[in-house]
Amino acid sequence: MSNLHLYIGNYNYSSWSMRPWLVLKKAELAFTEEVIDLDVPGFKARLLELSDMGTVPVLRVNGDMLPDSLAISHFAAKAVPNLWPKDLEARELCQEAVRKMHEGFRALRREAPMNLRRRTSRPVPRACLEDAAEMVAMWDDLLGRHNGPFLFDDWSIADAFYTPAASRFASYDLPRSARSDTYISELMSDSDYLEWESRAFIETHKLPDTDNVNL
Ligand SMILES: N[C@@H](CCC(=O)N[C@@H](CS)C(=O)NCC(=O)O)C(=O)O
Repeated sequence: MSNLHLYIGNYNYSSWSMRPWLVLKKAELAFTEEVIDLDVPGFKARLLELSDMGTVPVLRVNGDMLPDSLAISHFAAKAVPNLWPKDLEARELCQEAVRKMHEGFRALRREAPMNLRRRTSRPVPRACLEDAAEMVAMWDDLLGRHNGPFLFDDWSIADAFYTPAASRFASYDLPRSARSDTYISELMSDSDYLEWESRAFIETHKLPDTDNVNL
């Protein structure tokens, strides 16, 4: 049994950290965790001590460091294969949806940064709305092909990757279809998500640039 220790950023802000944290929870792999405050003096040097990527999340597996949310998710799925759909075609679609989140939707990520404590209706730039619309169309398509409540029926790594995005729809009041709204509610009422969110609500470290973008 591997000894697993997950280094993460702040609960309120670190979307990349939330993803593998949810995956490890759903995999029921025991792990300890350690928060590294983002954007404080010396934080980058601390991250570079952990891995050459200089980012969180990083999973320490026994003595080895494994950076990157997707790499950590693949690691978990090696131990617990049903984190991906069983059906081959569904698995490929699921991995493509995960890849899209890992590499794309950049305007949404930039203009509507994850901030679980935040609720605002301030207007967001058009590129951000276009990303949101593309995400909703993808969710609607996948939810329409399956029986829900998750993108591929049972919970999968894709749902971990889209949970931080779901929180952005709630934080920034982004437009969505009724079907996607139900999906967002499902992700945001998940017990593991709620455990993470409860820590965000009591966390004292604040990033004013993310908190104070207008109202
Ligand atoms: N591709 C990486 C991205 C990780 C990432 O950008 N993490 C942010 C925190 S949410 C970070 O460490 N930012 C610090 C920095 O870039 O200096 C992954 O999937 O893990």
